[in-house]
Amino acid sequence: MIFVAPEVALLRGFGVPTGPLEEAVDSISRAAPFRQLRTPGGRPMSAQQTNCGDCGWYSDSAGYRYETFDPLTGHPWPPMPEAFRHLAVDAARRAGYAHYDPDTCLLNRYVDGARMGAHRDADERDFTQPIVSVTLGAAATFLWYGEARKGSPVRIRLEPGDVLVWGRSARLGYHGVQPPEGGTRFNLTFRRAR
Ligand SMILES: O=C(O)CCC(=O)C(=O)O
Ligand SMILES: [Mn+2]
Repeated sequence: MIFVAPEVALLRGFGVPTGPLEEAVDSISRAAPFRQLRTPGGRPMSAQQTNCGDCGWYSDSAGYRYETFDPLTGHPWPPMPEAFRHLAVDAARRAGYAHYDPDTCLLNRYVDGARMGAHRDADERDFTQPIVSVTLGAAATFLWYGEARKGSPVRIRLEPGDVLVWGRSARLGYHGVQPPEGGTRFNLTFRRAR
């Protein structure tokens, strides 16, 4: 494990082999399809998203929030696969968080130049627990800005199976990601939301 910025841990290859994780993404997206959400201002996001766990991150004209039921299907989000939970809890432990208990995993799918601009994950009730972020599929460059959205970010090239963990003083840090380097990239973002 190395720290790429204060309280931002990179665990290279921690999710390898990625096959079982990718199969789980497939099965989640059959029950809760990837879809393009809109920002509260009405702009479509470039990544496609779905969720698993007790609640799921959602956005539309009503704002950013967590939903217990998938608004697209009316059903609860698919349960978090044991392999997901295990990976996230293990990665957090390695990074110094002994009691991580994520209740949701946001799945992002990036195709055709999709990216995510600088933002911070701030829709959760509990900022004492870290974010665990896993790359699957194609590689991409992750951008860590830290406390402010401006300036030149730390650039981290993430390959499939790489895991980032950020928390404590970095929990509300600004970050973004560039488009995948050819092909489709998936990202799993684990959080304690409620
Ligand atoms: O895809 C990534 O690496 C980042 C995703 C992210 O920051 C988010 O979903 O909030
Ligand atoms: Mn984020």
